[in-house]
Amino acid sequence: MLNKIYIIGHKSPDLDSVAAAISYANFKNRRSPLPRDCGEAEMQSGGEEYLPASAGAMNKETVFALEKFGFEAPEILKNADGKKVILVDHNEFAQAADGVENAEIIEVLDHHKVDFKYSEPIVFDVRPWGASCSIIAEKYFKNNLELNKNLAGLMLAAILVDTVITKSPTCTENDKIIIEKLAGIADIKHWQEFGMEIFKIRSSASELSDAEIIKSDFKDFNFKQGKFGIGQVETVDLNNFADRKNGLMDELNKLKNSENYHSVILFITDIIKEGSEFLVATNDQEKVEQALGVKLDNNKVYIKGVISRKKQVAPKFAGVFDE
Ligand SMILES: [Mn+2]
Repeated sequence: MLNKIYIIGHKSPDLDSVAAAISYANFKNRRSPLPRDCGEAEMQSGGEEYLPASAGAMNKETVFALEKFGFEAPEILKNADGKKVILVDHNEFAQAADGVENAEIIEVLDHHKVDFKYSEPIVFDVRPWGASCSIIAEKYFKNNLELNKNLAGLMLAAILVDTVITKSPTCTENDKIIIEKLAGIADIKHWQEFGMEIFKIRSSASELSDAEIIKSDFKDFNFKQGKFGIGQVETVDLNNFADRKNGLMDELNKLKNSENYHSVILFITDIIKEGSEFLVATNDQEKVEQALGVKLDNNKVYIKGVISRKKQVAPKFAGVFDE
């Protein structure tokens, strides 16, 4: 009997969490071959089969990248209850698939702040790098495991999104080296242009509803003073969103009230200008202004130089609301 182990990213899956599940499952299966590739003894003792999974539907650039590089969308695991899982690209239960409290967690591989508690010692690999796929790529290189062109392309796409084509303050020297290496293997010479191509798909919001825009890259944070939801959307031109802000504000308020959030924030990042427009639905405007360090004008404000939720936005809110 094969032991099924699901490798799964966070809710509202982004490209990095999906590509990490696929590439890490490939890595783990090749590092610990299935029993059919082994001798009699292993046959009887069973073996592990690592399966990529996702905690929700794919977003647009994920669909694009999977298609471009010839991968199927991973199975959506609606409930992790009773399953063996490896968490990739997240470690906070607030962001994990439903039922994770009752899952057997085998391992965590991530690049976000640590908010994790578990009753067993497990492999826990969290590095302050720009993407989960960078950590996984490094494992391939270190183990001299061959990476094929398509998997390298998929991982490259994920790293380019997570690091905003290396512009994000979360992007490290390691990520830059890995981007160059993966681009070489994937035979994508102009990776900056490839990155822009993905961001154009990611930010082509015209056919999405306001709720879909907010939820396309959205994370919950359980702070001491309440539940926060922070969504991010990138664009190559903020003007694309000019006539949608009122609709988005209404939707943020609706979401805040219906799901009992303290605050729901959407920030629209202009990756060319390298700044973000914040739209805020909150029970405490004054404290949000304190967190952001600026005054809101009609629940909105543009902040130059802020493009990373992980490094620049979530910590500001945690500093005020998780006290
Ligand atoms: Mn990531």
